[in-house]
Amino acid sequence: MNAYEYAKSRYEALGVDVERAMETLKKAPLALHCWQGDDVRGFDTDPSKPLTGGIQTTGNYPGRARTPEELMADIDLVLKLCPGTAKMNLHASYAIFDEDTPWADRDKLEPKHFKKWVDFCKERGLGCDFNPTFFSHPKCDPLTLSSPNEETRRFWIDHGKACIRISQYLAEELGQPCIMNIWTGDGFKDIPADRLGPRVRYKEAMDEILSEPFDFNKVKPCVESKVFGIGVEAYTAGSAEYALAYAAVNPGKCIPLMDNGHYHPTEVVSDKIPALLAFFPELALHITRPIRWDSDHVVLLDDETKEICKEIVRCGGLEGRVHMALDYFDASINRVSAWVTGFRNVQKALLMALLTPNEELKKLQDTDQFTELMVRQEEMKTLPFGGIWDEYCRRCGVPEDGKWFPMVQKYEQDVQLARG
Ligand code: RNT
Ligand code: ZN
Repeated sequence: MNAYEYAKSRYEALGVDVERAMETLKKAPLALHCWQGDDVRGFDTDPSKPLTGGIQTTGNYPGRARTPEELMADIDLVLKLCPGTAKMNLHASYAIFDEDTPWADRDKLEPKHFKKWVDFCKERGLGCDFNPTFFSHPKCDPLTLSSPNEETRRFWIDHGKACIRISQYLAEELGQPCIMNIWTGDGFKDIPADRLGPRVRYKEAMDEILSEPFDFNKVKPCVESKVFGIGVEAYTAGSAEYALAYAAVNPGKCIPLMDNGHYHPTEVVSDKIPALLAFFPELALHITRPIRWDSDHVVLLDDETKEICKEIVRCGGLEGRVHMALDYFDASINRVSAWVTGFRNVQKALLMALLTPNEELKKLQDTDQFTELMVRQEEMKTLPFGGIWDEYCRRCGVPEDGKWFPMVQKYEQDVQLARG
């Protein structure tokens, strides 16, 4: 009996269909964020300017992608090293300009500025999600959609509408829905005098953006909340209650998006997933790892990642109800490794969840057999998961653990360090 057969027999003894678990996971799209490759700089503004909007990358590890070509080359390596189904996730700031399609400001962006990304996705059979970029731009005053300045607000509303049109284009070209996430870092460093005004303006701006015609089967606008950002510690217009309420009163138009780096430290998104699924047909996630003030460390195979994936699986999230995306950026380590580590860890956590006899465990809960429930859940933790994971990687045609990192090291030597 090889390692896979042995592992399989252990799970089968618990009534788990191992083959089906792998097949289900293989088909579940997980969005790969383009912004891990270049420290969220994008191609439409001066790369020497700092990030704004309450987010920050730290570290200056060599090898950052500086051009669309470099970023695409790095993503290609990531795709070769990750099992499962990826889709791209782009920010508007990653528009590609050249002689035929010269630079356009964010309120004037058009589908043609993303044609090269569409070609990239088509060649690799990927769908694509999209994000308007309401940060790191001279028109952040520093507020955007919640600004009291009519001209500023108009600019950002027009940007949002342009992004709806681009999202529709991406969905139609690639034949997969495009999750379009609205996040602004609008907020204040210190105690505001008016907490309502910015939120009302934000709401009205969102209403205008979503008045742009789109097909909800193709474009899924989301609103992402945040508790605080760097430099905006006292107040965030797009708070949890704001974002949830907005999505709740706009069914068929807007979906709530939870980023697990955006809550108070003892709150957990794993518990919020079923809470929202009791009311919302769909929700979206940014999967990340918060540490103290930072919401964007590389995703590890830690307890909360596993718990989030359990909830996704057992609440039917993989049947189209939960849209999964990665969101982190670490500039202090090799960026390809950062991407691959996080992507593989979410795949591992999902596979673990799919290898759990969820129906059996639910039955124990519903029949008050809590002692057995605890024992069974604890025993799951030492099952030979690695044997199934290795087999899953082999079936997906990607390297097993232990074999991909040397490939990144070689790429770093040959390609990334040559970038100067
Ligand atoms: C920031 C939000 C947001 C961004 C990306 C780049 O705190 O999480 O989702 O990380 O849009
Ligand atoms: Zn996020």
